[in-house]
Amino acid sequence: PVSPRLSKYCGALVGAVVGDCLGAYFECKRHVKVDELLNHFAALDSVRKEQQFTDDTAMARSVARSLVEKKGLDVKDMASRFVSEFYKEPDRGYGGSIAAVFSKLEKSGCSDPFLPAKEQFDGQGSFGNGGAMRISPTALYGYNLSEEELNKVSEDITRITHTHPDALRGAQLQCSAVRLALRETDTDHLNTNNFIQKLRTTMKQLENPQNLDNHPQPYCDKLDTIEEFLKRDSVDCSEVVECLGNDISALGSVPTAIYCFLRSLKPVDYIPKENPFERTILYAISLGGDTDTIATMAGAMAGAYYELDRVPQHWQDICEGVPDAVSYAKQLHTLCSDLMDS
Ligand code: R7I
Ligand code: MG
Ligand code: MG
Ligand code: MG
Repeated sequence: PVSPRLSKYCGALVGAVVGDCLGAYFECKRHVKVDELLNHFAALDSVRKEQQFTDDTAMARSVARSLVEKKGLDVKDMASRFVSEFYKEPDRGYGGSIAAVFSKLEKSGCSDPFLPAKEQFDGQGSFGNGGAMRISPTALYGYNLSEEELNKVSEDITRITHTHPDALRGAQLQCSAVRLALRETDTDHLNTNNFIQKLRTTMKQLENPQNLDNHPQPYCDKLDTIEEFLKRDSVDCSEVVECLGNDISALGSVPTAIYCFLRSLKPVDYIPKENPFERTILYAISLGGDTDTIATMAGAMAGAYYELDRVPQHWQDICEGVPDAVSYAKQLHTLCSDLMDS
């Protein structure tokens, strides 16, 4: 095992928070005009008002807190934190159907923490991105776990609210991508083919473990699309949205977030930003749709890769919950070191 870097841990959680807070303004605008986006961000420079986080961060905070306080995954504890956060602040912009899960968990005292989620959508479970949007702290906790162990933890955290395979695989993909970004030490050069290949190996194992012909493997297919897009000089936003998605489904947003991170390693002509972390957030928002969630997921990867220093200080000052994110990152870093020593 190798020692993770604290600045990368802080970057991941702070990156996720600022993506959520700054993406929230544009959530559900189907098209984001570039002028409007650039003007909005220019005006933010003189804004002092706090930019509030949404459900994405509210739930990620519970994931981080529970992992820290229980020194690992305690599903009932995490479920009851989700529930009490929801009832304390129900107006954080939660998904349209998830209140039913929280209500059943509350009434049953979380006696079977996986049951209410299984009953969603006539028993098929939600395919929303609510599992993936909150999973990033798990990558910090699981920095040195085996791939199988990490995938199991991600799956169990997601199953508290989402049981559809797309939601489970999406959270596992997001968690794996954040962990890969944390493990990258050269912030001047990332081998994107290598990055995608590692994710493909992980997802292949999850989607098609027996390597059957014609077996559906929707996330592997999306990774192929990402790889193809990255080879091209430019890809229109409309094509990115059409092929990768920008909606509240896990399959229609997690691969998009990965593409946003990888695409923004290089300049984007219509986003005049030198700082690649900033570019990642603006590029993610420019795609429209579920902007808080795509920006929070891409922000976690970019923050993990570029480290905390690249997250603009002003963004850190105006986004709600940044000091807490730093504190959780430090605690997860300590926990991870303690687990290594034991
Ligand atoms: O997945 P979830 O937590 O929502 C997260 C999104 C993020 O964008 C947040 O920022 C917040 O805005 O919400 O919440 P769910 O209610 O489980 O899923 C979200 C929506 O996806 C549902 O309200 C449905 O519209 C849709 N959906 C489905 N529709 C049909 N069949 C999810 N699963 C299904 C399904 O199986
Ligand atoms: Mg949200
Ligand atoms: Mg959202
Ligand atoms: Mg510094």
